[in-house]
Amino acid sequence: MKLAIVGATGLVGTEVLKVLAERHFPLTELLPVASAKSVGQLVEYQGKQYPVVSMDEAIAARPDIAIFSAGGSVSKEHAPRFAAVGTTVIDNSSAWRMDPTKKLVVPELNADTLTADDKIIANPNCSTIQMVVALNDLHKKYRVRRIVVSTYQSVTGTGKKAVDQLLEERAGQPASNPAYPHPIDLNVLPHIDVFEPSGYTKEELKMVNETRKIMGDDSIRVTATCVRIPVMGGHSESINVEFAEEFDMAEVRDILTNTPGVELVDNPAQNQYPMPKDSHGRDAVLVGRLRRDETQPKTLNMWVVADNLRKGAATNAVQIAEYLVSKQVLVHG
Ligand code: 2RA
Repeated sequence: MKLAIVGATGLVGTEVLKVLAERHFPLTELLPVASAKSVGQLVEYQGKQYPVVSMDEAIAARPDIAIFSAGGSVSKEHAPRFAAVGTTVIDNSSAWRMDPTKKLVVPELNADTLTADDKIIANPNCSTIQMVVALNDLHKKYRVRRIVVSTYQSVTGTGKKAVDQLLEERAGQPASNPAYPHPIDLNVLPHIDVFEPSGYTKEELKMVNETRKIMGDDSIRVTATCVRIPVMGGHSESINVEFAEEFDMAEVRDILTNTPGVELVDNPAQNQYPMPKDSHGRDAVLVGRLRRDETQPKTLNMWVVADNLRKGAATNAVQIAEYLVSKQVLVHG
């Protein structure tokens, strides 16, 4: 299996390499791709050094799969070039997510929709992935009608520049190259991605639109407030979800206990609830603080935490690649 990783030197690309190695992905050849200035830089994978190659070199090599984590503009320009030589692209950017001809995939929910015709597959936004993993089996049972979600997102979601800003501020220094318009240490920013005329940010609208597409129900009403917090790894979400059908709390717990990809961490009497620090390096979506919303019928509150670089990006993409390989969906054109 010849695999290209576009954006191999970034936070997500580096995590993709880690996950591929951990999961013993059947690699025969690795093509790390990064910006022109990084060509020739060595990337380590399973004890071997691989030189970063240019985009054109990687395309010419006709890899079976290319996992992109290099931003929307790079993906818009180059994903079709890989697809044209028969490569299947799995893209972590927002470039293709809402394209009606492209599938938006969380393997636990909808990998089975993939066919050999899908040459560009979109990986959802990290904050969307953890929410739909937590909700999908409950949706199948009780049918989700409305979601009110507030997120508390780690600086690793922005990238290395934001991590550096937090560390510098934490060390008492002014940020030398700030990622955010305000200090992030000892602060929170209700501002992730750009503001739209509606007053919502693109991050908030991603959660609205992607959730409906993945869960296959445009009638689901979603409203989101996405907030950046000074945490190094792990997104947290407060979710208030209204169902069409009445639910039983014991049955909700049972469904979540048996939901693929979910780990129920919910024992407040023992101070046990999901926390970002407990998500680091793991692929589980941690769900806890379950309680009925007594202010309106058929409504549940929950708290959901996941490692945004893993299940929120790298692992989800690798799981899609694993599905393509295991189900022989890959047809190299
Ligand atoms: C963020 N979800 O957290 C976005 C992109 N990773 O910044």
